Amino acid sequence: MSRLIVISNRVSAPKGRSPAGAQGGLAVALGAMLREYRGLWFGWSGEKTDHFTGQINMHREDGITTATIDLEEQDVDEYYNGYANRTLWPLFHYRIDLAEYDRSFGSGYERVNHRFAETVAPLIEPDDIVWVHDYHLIPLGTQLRQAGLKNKIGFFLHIPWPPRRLLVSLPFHERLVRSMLDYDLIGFQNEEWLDSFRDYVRHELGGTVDDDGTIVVGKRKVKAGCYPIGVDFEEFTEAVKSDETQLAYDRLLQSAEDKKVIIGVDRLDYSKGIEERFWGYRRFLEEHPDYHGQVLLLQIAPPSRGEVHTYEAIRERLDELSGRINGGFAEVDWVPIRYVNRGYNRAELAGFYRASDIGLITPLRDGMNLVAKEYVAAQDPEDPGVLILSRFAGSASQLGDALLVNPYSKDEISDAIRQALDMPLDERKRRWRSMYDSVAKEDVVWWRQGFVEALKGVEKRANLTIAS
Ligand code: ADQ
Repeated sequence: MSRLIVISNRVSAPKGRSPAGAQGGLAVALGAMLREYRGLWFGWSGEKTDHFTGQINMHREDGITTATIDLEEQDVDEYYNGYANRTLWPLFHYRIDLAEYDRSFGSGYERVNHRFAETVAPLIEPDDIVWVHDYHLIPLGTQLRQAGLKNKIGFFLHIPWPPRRLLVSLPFHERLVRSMLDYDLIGFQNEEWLDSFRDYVRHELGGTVDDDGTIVVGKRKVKAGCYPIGVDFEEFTEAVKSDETQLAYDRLLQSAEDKKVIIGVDRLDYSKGIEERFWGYRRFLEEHPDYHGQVLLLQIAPPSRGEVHTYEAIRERLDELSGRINGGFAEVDWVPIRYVNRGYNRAELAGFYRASDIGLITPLRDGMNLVAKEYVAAQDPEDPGVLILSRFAGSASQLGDALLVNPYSKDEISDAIRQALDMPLDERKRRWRSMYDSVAKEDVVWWRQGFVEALKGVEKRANLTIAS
């Protein structure tokens, strides 16, 4: 049986199946599969070193081998904080106004991808299959081919793929996209991102798309498909039975007294639409004085990417806006927004989700958004809450029974909150049931098996031709 080699920017070793474990999403998503395939997970340790040596730190725990490398400060600035998070992340979330194009970012990105390839290539055996993750490592396929690998190599993009007319604002966009032709399979979260990718290939690369979804550019053929990521449903179902979840549930219910709880859970990121959500909630409070003292919005948003200026700026704006809304509406015994800047582990989050009457998940653009699926998975079947979801989240195509809103519209958010608060139990149950069935069926196991089976199914390359 082939081994599975997973390569991602960061590696966080999976720590067993403890529902209380606060571990990265990808760790949970891939843990079981890495065990099953005697796999190896390679990536950056998160640590810095004075001089890059390529020294690999191997670690084996709980059936999984991780191999990590340290990067230089300049690498982290240019590749991670720079090209990945100041250029690609905003551009791929349709924010060309925030995207920064700096020559040093591009060269740092190429350099680190090259360092990844040179370091991991000797660890890969001819029959291994290789799965590369996300926008930090788009050109890694080409780098691995240049290092001589003929293995089956797949790439999965966790974030949206932008429309062609936005992508062409990226200097050297063609070079970046051409490098993807060295993969054997490219996976996207939903049809919209896949369509945008095909549109680019047709119009900018002069390629064609076969009926079976194969992309053909000159002599190169690559499969591209849609593989929506799901939640670890089994873990969530177990978590809702745990003491830790129950404690979190009780804590929120008791402190809310008899108020209706609206919950938002996000990394603090401008793409998540938290600012627009606060404005929408403010509109609701303006329009519905009868609900004052009857509702509260719990927004959990731990800061992320603190070294990037736009993240500091959004944090300051949210501090100010939440303060203004609370200042404008609060009473001695009621504060309309509880804004919490720390993270909680999944078991605690499950308790908070279950105790909340509404999940308000309104990203401006999101590859998938797993919080929306976790909210559905954690509900009480006899008294489920209502999900209000942005139509611009990848998950909206699977969760059509949520109240779908335009996250830029204060009015739509306000109306949806009102509709959710007034929704009869029958309708809540009906909407929740159909979403729950899809979250249960199309879970993380379904996602990773779908992708890996498709990758195993592609024809192995006999003769190596490098695309770019
Ligand atoms: P993220 O942008 O990080 O991921 P998301 O899918 O919402 O977004 O969350 C990933 C995980 O982080 C979830 O398991 C969630 O519980 C956890 N999380 C989020 N906010 C949290 C908080 N405030 N406290 C504690 N935990 C929190 C990227 C893409 C997404 C895509 C995922 C997976 O941007 O669109 O769904 O990858 O592919």
